[in-house]
Amino acid sequence: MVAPSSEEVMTKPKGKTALVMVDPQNDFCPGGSLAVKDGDKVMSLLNDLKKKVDLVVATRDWHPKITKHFKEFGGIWPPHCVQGTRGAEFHPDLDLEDAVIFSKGTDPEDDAGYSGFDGVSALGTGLEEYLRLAGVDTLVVGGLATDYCVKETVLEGLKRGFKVVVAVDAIRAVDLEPGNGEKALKEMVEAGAVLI
Ligand code: VGL
Ligand code: ZN
Repeated sequence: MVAPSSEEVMTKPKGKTALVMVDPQNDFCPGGSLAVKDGDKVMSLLNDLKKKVDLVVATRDWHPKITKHFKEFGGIWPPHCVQGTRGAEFHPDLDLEDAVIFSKGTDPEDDAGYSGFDGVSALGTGLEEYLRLAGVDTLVVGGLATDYCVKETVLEGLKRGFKVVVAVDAIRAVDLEPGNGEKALKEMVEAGAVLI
């Protein structure tokens, strides 16, 4: 790699930092259909993190009623985060002010959409496109769940060249098998994520 010239170093604007709040939705919290233990506890931490970043995005799992993501139609999950239901709403403790929302998991034919980078805004903008246009180069990631959507969002962010910081206190795991959350965290670190 060629070293940047001093002029480039002096004038290159420093990238912005975005908080990515992954799927902080009712169905992933106690009482929800795919409840994550203490999932609701991440909300106040996410609210605090908002104050430390330049911009905020939230992703949401946003499934149709019939999708290959759900057990009944060939997937592994109970129905959750079905579009328009209370379970799909963001948790009431979450402060969504100024957050741009990206919806994912909307394709009935596809058991995908674990990564927030599959998310699309109401205007049809993809998450990466939005972040790039906003001049973001660093992501702070928190939310639910550590071993699925948080992990995929972190790995995908690193792959796409963002610096990625995981807010470890602001994530919780599904832990279908005990230890999955820890394993996921290790994978994220090995891929280059930084923990705070
Ligand atoms: C998620 C399982 C199924 C998540 C979404 O948001 O982590 N997990 N769908
Ligand atoms: Zn889902």
